[in-house]
Amino acid sequence: MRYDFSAIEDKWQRIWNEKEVFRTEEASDLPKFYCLEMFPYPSGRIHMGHVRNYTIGDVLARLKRMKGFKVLHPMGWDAFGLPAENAAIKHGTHPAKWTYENIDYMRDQLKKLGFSYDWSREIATCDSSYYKWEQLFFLEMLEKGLVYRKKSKVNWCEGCQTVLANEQVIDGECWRCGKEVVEQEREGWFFKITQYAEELLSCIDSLKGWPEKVLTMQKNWIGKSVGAEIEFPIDGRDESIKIFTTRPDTLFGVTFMSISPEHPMCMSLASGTAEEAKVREFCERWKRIPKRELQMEEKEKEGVFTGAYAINPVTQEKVPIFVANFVLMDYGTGAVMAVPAHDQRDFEFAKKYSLPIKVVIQPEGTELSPDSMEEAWEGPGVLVNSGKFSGLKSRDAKEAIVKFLEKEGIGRKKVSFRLRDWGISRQRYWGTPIPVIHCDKCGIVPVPKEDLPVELPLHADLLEGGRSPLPELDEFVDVECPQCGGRAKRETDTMDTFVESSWYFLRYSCPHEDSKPLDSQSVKAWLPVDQYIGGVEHAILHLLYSRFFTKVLRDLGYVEIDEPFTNLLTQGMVLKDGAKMSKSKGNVVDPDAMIKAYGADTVRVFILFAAPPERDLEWSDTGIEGAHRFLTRLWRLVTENLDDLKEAKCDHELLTSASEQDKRLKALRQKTHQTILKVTEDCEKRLHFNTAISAIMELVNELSGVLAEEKTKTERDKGFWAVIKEAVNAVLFLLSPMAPHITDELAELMGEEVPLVNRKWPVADEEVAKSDSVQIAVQVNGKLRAKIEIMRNATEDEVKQMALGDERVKRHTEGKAIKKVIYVPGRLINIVVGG
Ligand code: ANZ
Ligand code: ZN
Repeated sequence: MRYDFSAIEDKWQRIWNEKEVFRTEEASDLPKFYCLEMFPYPSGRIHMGHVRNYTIGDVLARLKRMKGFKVLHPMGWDAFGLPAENAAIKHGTHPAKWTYENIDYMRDQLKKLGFSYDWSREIATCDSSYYKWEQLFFLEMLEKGLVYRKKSKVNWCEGCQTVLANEQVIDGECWRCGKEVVEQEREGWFFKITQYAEELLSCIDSLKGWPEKVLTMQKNWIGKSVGAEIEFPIDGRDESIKIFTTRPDTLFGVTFMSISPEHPMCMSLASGTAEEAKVREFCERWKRIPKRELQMEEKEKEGVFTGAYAINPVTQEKVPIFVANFVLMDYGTGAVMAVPAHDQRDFEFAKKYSLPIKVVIQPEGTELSPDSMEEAWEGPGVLVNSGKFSGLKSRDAKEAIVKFLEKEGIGRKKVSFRLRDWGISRQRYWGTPIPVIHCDKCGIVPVPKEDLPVELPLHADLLEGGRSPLPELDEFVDVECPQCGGRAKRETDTMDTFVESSWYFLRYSCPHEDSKPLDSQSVKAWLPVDQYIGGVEHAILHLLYSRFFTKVLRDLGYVEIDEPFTNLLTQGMVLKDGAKMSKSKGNVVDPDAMIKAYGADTVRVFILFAAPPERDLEWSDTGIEGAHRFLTRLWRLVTENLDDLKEAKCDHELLTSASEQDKRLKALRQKTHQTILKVTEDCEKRLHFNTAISAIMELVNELSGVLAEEKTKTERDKGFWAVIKEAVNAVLFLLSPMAPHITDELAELMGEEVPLVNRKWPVADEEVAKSDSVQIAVQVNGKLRAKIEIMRNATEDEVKQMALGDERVKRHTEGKAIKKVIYVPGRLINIVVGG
């Protein structure tokens, strides 16, 4: 019988589909397992990164079903976004058409891979049945003050007439049309994610099943700093400048101040001084530099004196105020008290402009002096030159000084976050319309909830250059004000597509609910996601936004959970020739072609076998051939012995007596049960499918070895075939999550009940798995000298003889008197010698 993988795969995909094998079991009271992979953008075709992501999830979903869980394993489409618009313009089609065609094509591709999705729960975020609820959330957030509108600086491309994300600005130019990108003030909508900053941070400690590096990235992104706000009066004026510092302990070491070129006081400070023109010139020039460049640490520090002075509120010293290019307006207060002795940026600035340096923190062990310092001392120490605070440790001084400032009313404890509110406005067509109306009389008026959805008009013609057609579409824009009935205009911005992906995992629990966004029973039954799997490129934005949305929806009463994803696996990239597979590099391996040439099972096994999931995986032609050879070998092994296998019974007595009579059979049984233990552990606990597969391969090797031995028909008795069948069954069951088609086919041929995904995962007999021999350590006078294999049931005397007879041990005992031998059964033996 030939391994006709394409016929086999077609057949099983059809059967699973007809029998609705993967339909989510809602009602049963089995424990639940929600397995989710990040849904794809319907770009046109599945790529190997998808295949890897979804194969990992599929193995886990299938395994959990076999382990007795009811499993939710859904799939859908992150279907709004810019590429659809660009492709539509390029090919003269409509984004909706392009998107839905891609979805149809890619769904087929996924089906060809045999993934165990419950397709009845499929979601496409560009369906109004989905985004309608997003619009409702927007309105409810608006009511709660979690959405607001403000002017902010954006990257504006004249060519494309839209705001660009930072990632779309390349060297100051538009990634698409190449025109210069300018900073522009624009009104837009924001989600108040900062209101949840503290909780988003503190809950990180509860995310025990997330990779450490993702947690660190999120922590840094949220960027909490505990410090103080301090007012510095301006010399000769009735005004003061407020600064934020994390080092109030260095207050006595301030020798100048730096404010951002965007600080509203720049010009008023300079006005009337000799520096006015220079300051104006500096601030103007600064405005033209793209922001991203400024945030780079290595950027040369630069500034100008404003002509004005501030007064240190504790020393009454007069210090010059500078405008400096490294002070950001949107962090803290946009103004900094500069302490060059203890802050590296201030140090460099002071050196460049010959400003004084004053040491106020002495580290233990060395004596800092301003003249000999080559860099700032940013570490802890004891306060010096700090009035009544001198002598305190810096840590204690922080508190003492803040207390003092609070008492004097010139400063207070303050927490700052780096996290900014989430700007969700896009001047794009292919997105969720923001459901508000602008009325000259009433201002911003929410669309009444009963009028939702605000449907995206599908008949709009796309405009050259990607400009949104919505503002010019009168039947969309011109509306009656819901409040006063007068003429009003509909909002034409659409939402960032990250909004859709921030709650799709909740909707999967009740995708057909059409009276409300979420059914609380379903959400309760399935959430949180037990295992989420996706690319590490989403470590910050998508995963942070999803956490934020979960908390918002909790506070709106839709869900009861605090966090959406209990366990997170970030899978590595798929590389070819050492580089990430990408169209631009021309190193793409097309999954379709691979499935055609080798079958889906081979592709799945290769991808799982080539690397542990969190590591990068190097595509290799020999690797995929190896995986194919393995499956072909398994195919032959079973089909060539089919009659005997079918007939054999894995009767307990038979198995035991057969392995008692034949050493080789005993070893095979042991291997079988060891493999069950190992594969279960590797797959379920560690998700290390590569080592699981190699254990299965070893078992197949062992099996082939036993079958290759020449034996007479009578030697191959019932007992023999029982042991063989036990091993073959283990292979099929253990391999079925990874290679579901071939294993169902072979199991069916053997007369097993199929599909295997509906069968119980094998349980190892630990007694059988136990090895007869153990390794123990041999010490001489407490020092490890050798490790020896002994039979588990060896007597103390036998062990002693073996240990003393070992060459490596003899070297240390020869010619010496053996005083004592201490034996810890199964662990170690210590030989005490003297003389
Ligand atoms: C005085 C000082 C002395 C500082 C010292 C540091 C060391 P993190 O930890 O990132 O929160 N800073 C405050 N606002 C700033 C802004 N808008 N742009 C640039 N820098 C700003 O950093 C807080 C520290 O960064 C603050 O503490 C302030 O410098 C500076 F020995 O104040 B420090
Ligand atoms: Zn009105």
